[in-house]
Order: sequence, then structure tokens, then C-alpha cells
Amino acid sequence: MNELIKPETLFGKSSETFFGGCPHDCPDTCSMLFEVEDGKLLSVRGNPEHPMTRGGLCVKLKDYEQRHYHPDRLLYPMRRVGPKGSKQFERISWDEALDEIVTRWKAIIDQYGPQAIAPYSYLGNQGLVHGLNGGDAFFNRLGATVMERTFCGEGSCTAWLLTVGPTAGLDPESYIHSKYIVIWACNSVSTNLHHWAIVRDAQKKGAKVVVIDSYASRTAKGADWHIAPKPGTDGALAMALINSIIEQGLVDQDYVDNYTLGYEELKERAASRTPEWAEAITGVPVADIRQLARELATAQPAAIRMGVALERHYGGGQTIRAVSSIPALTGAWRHVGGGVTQFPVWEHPYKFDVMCRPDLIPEGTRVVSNLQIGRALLGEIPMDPPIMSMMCWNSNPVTQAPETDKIVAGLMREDLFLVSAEHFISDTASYADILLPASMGAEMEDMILSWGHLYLTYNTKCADSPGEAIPNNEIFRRLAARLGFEEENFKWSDAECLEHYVDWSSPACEGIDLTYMREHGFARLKVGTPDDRVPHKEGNFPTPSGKCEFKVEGAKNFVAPPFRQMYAGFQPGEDLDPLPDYVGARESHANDPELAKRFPLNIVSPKSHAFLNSCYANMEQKQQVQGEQFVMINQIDADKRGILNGDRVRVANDRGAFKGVARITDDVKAGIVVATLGYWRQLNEGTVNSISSSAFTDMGHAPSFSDNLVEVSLSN
Ligand SMILES: Nc1nc2c(c(=O)[nH]1)N[C@H]1C(S)=C(S)[C@@H](COP(=O)(O)OP(=O)(O)OC[C@H]3O[C@@H](n4cnc5c(=O)[nH]c(N)nc54)[C@H](O)[C@@H]3O)O[C@H]1N2
Ligand SMILES: Nc1nc2c(c(=O)[nH]1)N[C@H]1C(S)=C(S)[C@@H](COP(=O)(O)OP(=O)(O)OC[C@H]3O[C@@H](n4cnc5c(=O)[nH]c(N)nc54)[C@H](O)[C@@H]3O)O[C@H]1N2
Ligand code: SF4
Ligand SMILES: [Mo]
Repeated sequence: MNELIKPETLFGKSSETFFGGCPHDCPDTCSMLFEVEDGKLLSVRGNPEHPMTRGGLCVKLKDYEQRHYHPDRLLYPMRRVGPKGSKQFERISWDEALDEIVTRWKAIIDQYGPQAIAPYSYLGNQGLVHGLNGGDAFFNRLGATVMERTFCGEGSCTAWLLTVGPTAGLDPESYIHSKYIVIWACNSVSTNLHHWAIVRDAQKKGAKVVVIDSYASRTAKGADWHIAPKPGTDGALAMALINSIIEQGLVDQDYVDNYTLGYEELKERAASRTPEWAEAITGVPVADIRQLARELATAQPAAIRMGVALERHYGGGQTIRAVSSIPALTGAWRHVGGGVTQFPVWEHPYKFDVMCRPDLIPEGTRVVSNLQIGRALLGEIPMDPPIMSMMCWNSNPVTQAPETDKIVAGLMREDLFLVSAEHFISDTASYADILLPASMGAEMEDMILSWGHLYLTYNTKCADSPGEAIPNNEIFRRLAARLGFEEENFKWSDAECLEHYVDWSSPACEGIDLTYMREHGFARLKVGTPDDRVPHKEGNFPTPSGKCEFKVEGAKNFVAPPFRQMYAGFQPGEDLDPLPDYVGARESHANDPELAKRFPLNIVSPKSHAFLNSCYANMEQKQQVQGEQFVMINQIDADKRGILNGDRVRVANDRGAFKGVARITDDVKAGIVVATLGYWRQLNEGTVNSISSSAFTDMGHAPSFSDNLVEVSLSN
């Protein structure tokens, strides 16, 4: 226990306090304090010692114990007894459940081969042991289909690696030193709260905060300047900024000459991407573009925080290449607090190859995209053998993945054997044949990956699992034992896993080991401090040339390791443009006027403030904070359709429909509607993903959630 923390001063005297880590898919990865009595989690708090958590948790987690003991929590293994999706289950024992799974899988393997079995998981739990490892090694050993996981950030990763390489980039904590901060397609107030606190502190010290967002989000409302390009046109804005920085003579020529590649070609490419050209595409006035270019170049240190939403249209990857190029043009990288932040995860020393054992994948094993699972289950993508069984954990595709109607139709297949390990009977688990109860946060030992800061985070097993729930890794250990897998990794305890999964001997871990983590709860990686870290002052980009590559010779598309399957699965795809550029959305008035006639409105479906993806959307306290599913629409568009504030509306396109309550507001411009994500399908009429597309964007097989045309009409 950190000596600075006196448990008895924080919580009641009879209870004990343990270090926790928030396991959710959130860049903040908060360090928590769990108050526990008699094996029961009484309450949680943010760790006051952690420089980012600073003692505060978000609205989702502040009463985390209530999620642990929610009356709907799944407590026992169950078998489906009613029709698929009817949610009629009977309690069975663990032995019965695991025996049935293994028997069914063996029969499927005999008839179709192991690739007829597919895993489906994501970062519902970000623990190294129960999240990231969680099953990859097991399914690789089984010879199952490889499920490519490109839900989030993959286009961004590809673009980032091409331009600057696997660097943590600008430390989110260094923003306290920034004089100019651009938050681009990120709703920090809801999704990166603890970074927003640092941005606010910098703002109080005089930094100007600019938010570039398709609508007036909570974060945009806290900015000094909100710039609202039409969704999917950020690439045009970024190219025009490059044009304008060059045209206004604001390039840091010395930095460009020494530490970048392809400047002359970029200059030539950007020459025609003028602010006038960009105004017509983005709707952002020429004067604003020039001003932003001037301020970004001159108000140093200038910081850019890119949100994953930048990748969510066809040209998303190209957009991120353009934005990632800007700090090298202006020389922002020379300063503490200057540069651009993508995911600091690149400098975390995790051993993905040990966690996920890609070496166990039989050669020639097929890869299926988690974004296209509906099509895959229905055989719309040729599948030989067909997927006959799927096991789902740490993810809820029926709520979160695109083309939900197809996913539901696929899960309704009588011949599909679905296993679901869950905390609740989620929209996906509703279709399961076997349900397995999984342990939650305080009930298992782990270390939690962070993609949003430079700390390692430890989570103590300090509470008992209710009912018969067991941690994910124990589920896979038991399955592996039943299938006779002899590899030692299937026998490691959770603690042994942690010893193996982190490269404790790396320079970033100097002075840190598992014992240290247990005693302190968190540790900053040894990669410099937020007050002195200037990783690219003199170039040192981890690219093939060692420079920031505006131009990438022979650039090819790829799905970046480690997120492809959390292992190094680098597979070069089609040729890419060597230079960044603006590539318009697929579903737009410019690109597809016929489609736009039928579906004239561009929907954006970002995260909900009080839900964590689909987690918490079944909890009454969070529903009260979040309100019912709303559809934000401008007065002009509402008038055209006879919609009044508070009317129930139907949002539809050829892929499906969902319903919500109209919220007429100037926060969205005409032509755009906003409806947030996470509401459960079983509690609503459709969801935002009933209408979203499973088409990939230009890079990294990323999702195209913002590249989406719809029509809104009055509903009854
Ligand atoms: N339209 C639209 N769709 C989107 C997005 C968007 O912006 N717009 N965002 C996308 C993004 S960024 C992401 S990351 C994905 C997220 O998609 P998902 O990862 O599928 O999202 P969650 O809803 O968090 O689902 C996690 C599930 O895992 C369960 N779970 C949590 N912890 C554990 C555990 O320890 N064990 C087991 N067995 N289960 C556990 C939870 O109960 C929950 O049901 O959604 C994507 N979908
Ligand atoms: N409260 C809460 N916090 C979360 C999550 C959650 O579900 N709820 N999910 C977690 C996860 S998985 C992730 S990946 C992060 C993501 O966090 P963010 O990066 O903030 O992602 P989003 O909320 O999807 O979108 C952010 C903003 O981008 C805007 N946007 C969408 N498309 C465009 C576009 O084309 N151009 C521009 N300029 N703006 C656009 C949206 O209007 C939205 O305000 O948040 C994490 N934190
Ligand atoms: S969801 Fe994010 S902000 Fe909330 S407690 Fe977890 S890590 Fe912190
Ligand atoms: Mo995400």
C-alpha cells in the first residue's frame, strides 16, 4: 500500500482498501481504490495519488459496486431452453456447461474443421490477463477462424505508423505546458475526462482550446473556439491547413529539412488544396482556416489530440496522415507540450506474442472481420466452412457492430452454437445457447492496458465473485484442460501470466516489477516526465527513415499489430497513395447524389456520456443521467419534416431503422443528425447500429460509422 494513502482516512475503519484499475475501454484507465469488507466491494474511489485520475472517477464508474451487485448480474452457467433470442435459460453446473461446449465443438471440428468455430471479443475488459489475452491463445491453439478486431482506432493506427511510427507521441499530461490545444474529433468531457481536466488547467493558464467537431458537443461548448466541418470532410480541412501554413510562410524549414521526408511532394500536393477549395467542402470559412493555420504554427507549444472519430469515414486514414504531419511542418515537436497525440499505448512494453500466441495459428487460417460478422454468419461473405459456432466475451456486437439486423439474423440461425461469457444478458448474450457468468473488476487480479496515458495500472483481486462467476482466463484454462492443450501458458495462474505478459526488463520498466505494482497500484513508465519529455525534438521517429514521413514510398494498406488480433499480424494489402490527401466520404451528396436524394441527412453516432459503449445502458441510475435515445436535429430539417421537439422519430436507411426522441437544436447544423451509441436493442426500437455500414474505410479495415446517410421521419 502506498504510504501516502491511509485507508482508514478514506473509508470506514473495519474495511480494507485495495488498488484497482478501471478495466473499461477508456483512454483514462483510472487507478482506483476499492473498499472491501468480508469479500464484498463496498465502494470505489479514484486514486488521489494518480496524476491523471486525481481522485475522481467518471459518472459511469463512481458507483461501480452497484454494477458488481446489480440484480440482473449473471450468476450461474445457463443453457437455452426456449427459442433463440427468447432469453429462456435454465441453470446448469460449470461441468455441464463446459462439457456441452467441448462436445459440440468436437462434433463441429469433425464435420467442418476447426475454422467453423470463431471467437468474438473486444476490449470490454482491457486487462492483460482477462481482456487482451482472454482467449486468443486458446482459439489459436484450437485452429479456429482468426477474428480481426478493427472496431476502434485501426485506421488511425495504420495512418500513424506510416507517418511517425510506433511512438507514444505527445504525452497527454504534457498538455499543461501547451499554449494552443486542438481537440480534433474527440468529446473529451465524456470520453477522456481526466485529460480534459489537464486541458482545462492549461486553458486557465492562458492556452487557447480549439475543438473541431461535427456538432457542438459538451467538449466543444467548453472550448474557446468550436470549428464544425461537415462530417467526413476533416481531410480537406487538414490539407488546407497544410496549404495555408506553407502559403503564409510559417513552415519550420530547419525541422522539415532535417527530420521529415517528402516535403517538396507534400507542398506540391497541397498547392491546390487552398482554404477556398476547403471551404466549399467543409463549410468552414476561409478566414477561419487561415487563422487556425496561423495560430497552430505560431502559438507554440501547439498540441493536437486526435479522437478515433477522425477515422470513421472513407478517407479517415488519409485525414489522420495529414493531421499527424502538421506538427513536423510547424516544428511543434521541438517543445514540451507540442506535437500530436494518438494512442500512447505504443510505448507500453506488453508482450502480445506471449499473450496471444500467434505462433499457434495454423498456416493459412482465414481471417474474418468483427465488423462484418453479420455478413459472415449469413454467408454473404463466402465462408467455407461456414461459421457453425461462435464464442463471445468482452464484446457486445448486437449493440456495437454495424448492420445489426444482419447480426441478429445470423445469431438466430438454428444451426449456430453460440457461447457467451458475460456479466449480463446483453443484446448478444440473449441469443446464446450457453451462457457463462464472468467475474467483474474487483474480483480478479490483472493489470489494465492503457491506450491514453503512460502509466501501468494494477488491479487487485479483493472481492469474491457472486454466484459461480469466474474470470475469463479461468474459463479458458478450464476449456484448454478439457481439450488436453499441453502448452504451459494454458496452465499459468493469473499472477504468472502477469510475470510473462509485461517486458519487465525493458528500459521503460526500470525499477518496476509486479511486486512494485502490487504495492503502489500504478507506475509511470520510464519514458521521461510530462515536464521534460520531447521525444521528437530531433526527429527520432520510429519509421524506416527515422523521419516523419509525409511521403511513404511504396505505402500499402495494413491492419496494424497489435490490434489485429492483439498480435503481430502484419499483412500488407492494397497500394496506398504515397502522400496524404482529402478523400471524401462514400455516402455523401457529392459522391452519391442518388443515395443522398433518398437519405439526405448525415448521421453521427458518438459515445453516450453516461454509458461505456453498451455497458451501463441497462442500469437505471445511468439511464436517468443519459436520458432516452435522442436524435439531435436542426430546426430547418425538423420543419421540413413536420417534426416538433420531443416527437418520436424514425431514423432509417436501406440497412435498417431505429427510433428516438427528436431534440431540435442549433448544436447540429442543417444536414446533420446526432444520436449517441450504447442503448440496448432489447430496451429500444433498434439502435444507431441498425443503420450503420460495415464497409471499411481507406486504411486498417476501420469502421465507417460517420459515413452514413439516413432519413428521419415522424414515427407513431
Ligand atoms: N455507431 C457506432 N458504433 C460504435 C462506435 C461508435 O462510435 N458509433 N464505437 C465503436 C468503438 S470505438 C468500440 S471500442 C466498440 C466497442 O464495442 P464492444 O467492445 O462490443 O462494447 P461494449 O458495449 O463495451 O461490450 C463489452 C461487453 O463485454 C462485457 N464484459 C465486460 N467485462 C467483461 C469481462 O471481464 N468478461 C466478460 N466475459 N465480459 C465482459 C460487457 O458486459 C459488455 O457486454 O463499439 C464500436 N461501435
Ligand atoms: N462516456 C463514454 N466514454 C467513453 C466511451 C463511451 O462509450 N462513453 N467509449 C470509449 C471508447 S471505446 C473510445 S474509442 C473513446 C472514443 O472517444 P472519442 O474519440 O471522443 O469518440 P466519439 O465519442 O465516438 O466521437 C468523438 C467526437 O467526434 C465527433 N465526430 C464524429 N465524426 C466526426 C467527423 O467526421 N469529423 C469531426 N470533426 N468530428 C466527428 C463526434 O461528434 C464526437 O463528438 O471513448 C471511450 N470513452
Ligand atoms: S471509464 Fe474512464 S474515466 Fe471512467 S473510471 Fe474508467 S477509466 Fe476512468
Ligand atoms: Mo473504442
